[in-house]
Amino acid sequence: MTDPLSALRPWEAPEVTSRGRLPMNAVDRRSGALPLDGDWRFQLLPAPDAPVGGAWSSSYVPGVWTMQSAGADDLPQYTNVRMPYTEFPPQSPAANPTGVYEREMDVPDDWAGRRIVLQVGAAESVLLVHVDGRPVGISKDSHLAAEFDLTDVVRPGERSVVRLTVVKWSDASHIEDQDQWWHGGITRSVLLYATDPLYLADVTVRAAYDGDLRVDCRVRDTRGALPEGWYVSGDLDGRLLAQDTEFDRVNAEDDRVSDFLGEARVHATIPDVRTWNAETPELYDLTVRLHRPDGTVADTSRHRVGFRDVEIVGRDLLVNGERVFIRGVNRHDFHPLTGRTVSYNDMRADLVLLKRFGFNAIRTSHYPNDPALYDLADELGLYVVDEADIESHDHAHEIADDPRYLNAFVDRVSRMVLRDKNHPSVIIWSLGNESDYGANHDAAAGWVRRHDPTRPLQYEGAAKRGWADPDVASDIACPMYAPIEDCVAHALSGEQTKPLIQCEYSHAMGNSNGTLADHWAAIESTPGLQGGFIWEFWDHGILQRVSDGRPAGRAGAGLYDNGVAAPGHRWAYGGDFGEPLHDGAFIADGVVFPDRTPKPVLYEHRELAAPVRIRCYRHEGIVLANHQHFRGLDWLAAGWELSLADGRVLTGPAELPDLRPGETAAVPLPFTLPEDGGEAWLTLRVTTAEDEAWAPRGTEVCAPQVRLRAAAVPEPGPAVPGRTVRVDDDGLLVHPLLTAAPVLSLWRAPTDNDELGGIARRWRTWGLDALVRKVVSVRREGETVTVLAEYAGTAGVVRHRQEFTPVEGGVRVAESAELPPEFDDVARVGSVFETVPGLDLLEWFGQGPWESYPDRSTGAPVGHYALPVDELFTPYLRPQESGGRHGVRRFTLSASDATGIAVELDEPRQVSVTRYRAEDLTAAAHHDELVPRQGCVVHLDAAHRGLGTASCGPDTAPSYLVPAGIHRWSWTLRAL
Ligand code: IPT
Repeated sequence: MTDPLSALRPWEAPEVTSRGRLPMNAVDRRSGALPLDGDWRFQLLPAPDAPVGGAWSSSYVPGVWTMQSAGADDLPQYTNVRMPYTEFPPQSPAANPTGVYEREMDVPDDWAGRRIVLQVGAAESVLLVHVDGRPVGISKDSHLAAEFDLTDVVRPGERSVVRLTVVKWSDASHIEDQDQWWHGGITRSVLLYATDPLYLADVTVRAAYDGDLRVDCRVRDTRGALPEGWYVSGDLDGRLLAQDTEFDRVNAEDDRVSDFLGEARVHATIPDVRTWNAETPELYDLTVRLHRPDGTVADTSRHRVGFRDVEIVGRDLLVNGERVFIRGVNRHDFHPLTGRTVSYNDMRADLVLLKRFGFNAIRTSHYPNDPALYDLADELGLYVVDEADIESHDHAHEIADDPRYLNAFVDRVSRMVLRDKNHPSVIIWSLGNESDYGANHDAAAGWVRRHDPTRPLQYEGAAKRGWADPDVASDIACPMYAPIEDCVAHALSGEQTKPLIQCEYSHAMGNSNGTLADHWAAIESTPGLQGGFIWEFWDHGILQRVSDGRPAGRAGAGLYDNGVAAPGHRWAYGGDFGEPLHDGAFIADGVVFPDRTPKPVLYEHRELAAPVRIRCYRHEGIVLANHQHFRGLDWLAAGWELSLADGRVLTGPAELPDLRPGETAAVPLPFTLPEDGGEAWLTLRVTTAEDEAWAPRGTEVCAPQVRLRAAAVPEPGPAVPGRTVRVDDDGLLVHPLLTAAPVLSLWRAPTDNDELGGIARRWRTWGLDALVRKVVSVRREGETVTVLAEYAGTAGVVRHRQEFTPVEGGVRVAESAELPPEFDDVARVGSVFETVPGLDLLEWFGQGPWESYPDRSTGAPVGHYALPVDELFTPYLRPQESGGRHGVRRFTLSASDATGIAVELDEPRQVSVTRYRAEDLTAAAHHDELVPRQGCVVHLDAAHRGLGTASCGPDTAPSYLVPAGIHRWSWTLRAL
């Protein structure tokens, strides 16, 4: 006999969004439930209509089979826009992996007489539920829970067999075409719970900034009409809420209100309410109780309540009346061992990290995230743009107006709103991502606007006729990857009608996020601009065993450290599982490595988001500003640090003035600046004064810096008479500590931005990756040797001149390079040389301590730093230029016996010291293929191109380009 659920062929029926599924609601049933997580019997069928009957293996729930050995040959596949198959919506491919999960469940005998519900946290992409062989229901919508009433299916005190059949490809896959790995399985917990037959069907909390609290309850009874005399009570932090009798009276008089759906309201006005915002996320505990007519409690629902308002006034988005900046990031539910399943602790760690690096907002790209994420955002203080699970990217235009998908659009948006409506952190609803714009969006928008008028709605695709389009689907102009100039021009145009908050900007692929500071300079100085969400939080590298190419899965726990996979493992990206169709390393575009190790860009972000800023004030002091929206400075402590060029670092405690948000104060320097010592920099190290929920006391929050005294122009020092510098027949410097003499370098291992932005292609066309050096002349004049050389590319020749002069303790190298007009945008102009092995410690005076580049250097204060050479390099998943330090004035490279070299630069320059030549990095596809060299590869750049974000979005600004023409630089090399 055919199974009635399969007979519907729901995997190719977009009209069927569910069957037998209970309505979504905001009542949390996790406590007191019977968890069904663990190992389930598992079979992977080749297609949903293939017979079950093979051998059972086992699979861990929650989990995707694509990451587990039970998944055998069905491994993760990464495509961005493209669907991984050619079938047109709503069709699916014939080869359609289908997982059958089965297990026993013992229904507690004290559940007799109760309503029993099965909850499947999330399954992708179609879920079919059977219990004891009986069909129960169907659900789609891969990132929201599905609930099924089993009261009439199971028997308390007895054992039942639950079977969850999960079909990987379906009509729904065409609207779940997000830029991420494709998986199949059950990604969130499964549980069974029981309620009284009289139960809370939903609770809606409205808690306003003025302390007004309204709690609306929907009540049902499985036995039919509600019993006469039921009622609801509530308390907030122990304070009893009042029944809204007026609400009851109106309902009683309204004969459209039936006896089958109970509605009740409790309310209160809280005096001196502690309001919620991302800086001070004050929460209250609300308990709602449903009472039987005799007063006993039938059902309870607990909520954490935050009092706050969100509104748009003119072109400003206001939280509690304040125009807040949105310092956001896009976040997927991702884990390198599970693929998609994330634990509470994982999510907490994500959010704690975001808070520590100055973020105040998350866009749940591109689907509702795990429910615990919202609890954590409420608690830790992050604004959330909650996004529905709709991305039809590859077939966007067809689907947006396809009435067969209408139901799915409304279903997905409404279910998200119903689940998440009580979270103060959720300040904006999003209709989804990259799905063109059609009537299906407007239908969903209409539903939200009626159901929840308390929050704005956004949808990037709605702006078909520009950002001021009065479409119904977006209250916010939320473009992606818009150039800064376009945003500013829009804000100044007089045409702007909506707040401009980019839903995605500053693409974090590889060594990236150039010009982030320029974005923020524009945002903070232009009314109408309010921020944006960096793309994205995670590098979605999956931990992979190199031996058999399979995901390491949960067995890989601990097999990574500091962003690097353990030997025998690597971070897999698109194509690494043998997928014929894939989009490569485009999946690795986050601000953290797959193990959540921060990338250097996070320090840049932290400084751009600094709550405390300083600037110089007429040499006598500094002006200090509070850049928060709601908080004073009393939660912060500070210490000052004065770095002098001569190597001295003076420190002391600093008193932070009592400033309200937006206020500034002039404060005298807490020390006397020494007359000598050269260039002088004041850094304010700002830390948490007490424990915060997201940071223990003493955690550094920001380190704003000002220069108190400029550097004197360096004196090269006189030539040492009678000495010469050794240069070989090829005009190459001979030096006992160098294994490769300094030569000209115009090439860097292309970053992802260089590659995908087409920049590296031009460099290769010009032959910059393989310049041929030819010495033209070697001349001696007095003590100085001058070497002229030519570096020939395919499109031009660069003339390079080096003058070597012996100075006290070493050699001064003065260089120039003349780039022909053809080479009008190169990676770098500078010198590269290599040292003998053993010089393993870099100490420098310049920007640091982390990696920085010309257009990403705001967060790297000038100071004296020391790091082992092996720790300088940033292991971006696809090897590329990395490890650079900006604004380096001088450095030493030394061995443990303190021998080594010292280099002094004529002015602050970009320097990198790594174990890799640019060509080593260029040739490798994964980090584990790199073989570190024994010595150091040292680059000193007269100019280094900015990083930009051209892998998806604007390139760097013109001021960060390295142009054609003459470049000059000089440096001194001494032995230690
Ligand atoms: C945009 C997507 O919304 C996002 O999911 C991701 O793919 C990002 O780009 C790039 O990594 S869409 C892109 C076509 C602009």
